[in-house]
Amino acid sequence: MKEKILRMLKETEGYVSGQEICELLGVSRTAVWKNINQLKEEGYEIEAVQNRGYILKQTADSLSEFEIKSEINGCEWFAGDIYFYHEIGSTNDECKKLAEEGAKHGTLVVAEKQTKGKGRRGRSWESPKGTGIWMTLLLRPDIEPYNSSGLTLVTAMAINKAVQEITGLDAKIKWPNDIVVNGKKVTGILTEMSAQPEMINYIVIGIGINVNTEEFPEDIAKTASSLKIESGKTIKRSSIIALFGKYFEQYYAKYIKTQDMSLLIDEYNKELINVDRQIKVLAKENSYTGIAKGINRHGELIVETENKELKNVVAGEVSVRGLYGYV
Ligand code: BT5
Repeated sequence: MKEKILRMLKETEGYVSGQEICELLGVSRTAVWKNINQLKEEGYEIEAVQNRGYILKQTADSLSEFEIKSEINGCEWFAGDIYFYHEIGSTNDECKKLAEEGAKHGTLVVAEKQTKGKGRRGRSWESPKGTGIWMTLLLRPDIEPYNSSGLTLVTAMAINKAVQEITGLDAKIKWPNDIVVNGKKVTGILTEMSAQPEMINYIVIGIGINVNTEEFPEDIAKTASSLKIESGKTIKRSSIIALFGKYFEQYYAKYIKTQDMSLLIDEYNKELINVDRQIKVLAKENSYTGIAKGINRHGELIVETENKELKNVVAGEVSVRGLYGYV
């Protein structure tokens, strides 16, 4: 009921009378009053004026299962189940555990703080309390395991679009797993899979978005930023999660149709910061520089080397000259 009352308050510009809430939800005045008080305790500033009703003054950037649910609109399966934690080691690890126990496609694990946030290849991810989105989405796609690598790219597209729309910032995708704003990393994605040779058991997509972070530890201060630092505004995390979910479902449906990026390639390349820029590919044996041309339908980055040879980069590190201040 709390969720429904919150939704009514959010959707109404002026006051909502207690009577209206009672009638619509079929509950007593006392029940409404109790729920309003609970909302206030969670940080929502709700004003009650005699003979007029209730008004939501300011929506707090509080995260909870029901705050996320109250923002989600028009999603079919995204966040069908939400597991919310105030503190956890890593949402990816927790999501894998839930997947092993049978959690369903679309399950979302969200934490206010991670104590062992993970990046790729054993690196760590700074996940301080209350300022970012640290979440993992569970997928059970019925596709061949080797066709799954593009899902990281699909995720980047959905985050990029949600961030652009909500903040107005010129966010861009850095292949394969970063979102950057003004040359700094605001998001990282970590995809992990459990599969058999012919079949995917599950995929977890971990997403870290620096939303209202105001400062970073010294070692990443030059390369990392947040949506608040770049836009000057406090951004509501639940809105980003909800809009991400909406776009993710749309892009995911297109991806699953062809099991590759065919239907998304043009839009992806428009949002890719690497295009026509000099990049360095840090491969295991040898590193080389070249000009990035965009992705192919498998999600590989096409790179034109100095002797005009075209190479498809599958995985590995790619740094863009000038970005993050290195190469
Ligand atoms: C990534 O790795 O960018 C993937 C990050 C995924 C984090 C999410 S949060 C929810 C879920 N649960 C997890 O445990 N993880 C996922 P990579 O490309 O390897 O980048 C890691 C590097 O980025 C680090 O070595 C730092 O240099 C830098 N870094 C660490 N924390 C950062 C932050 N909050 N913002 C920007 N850069 C950061």
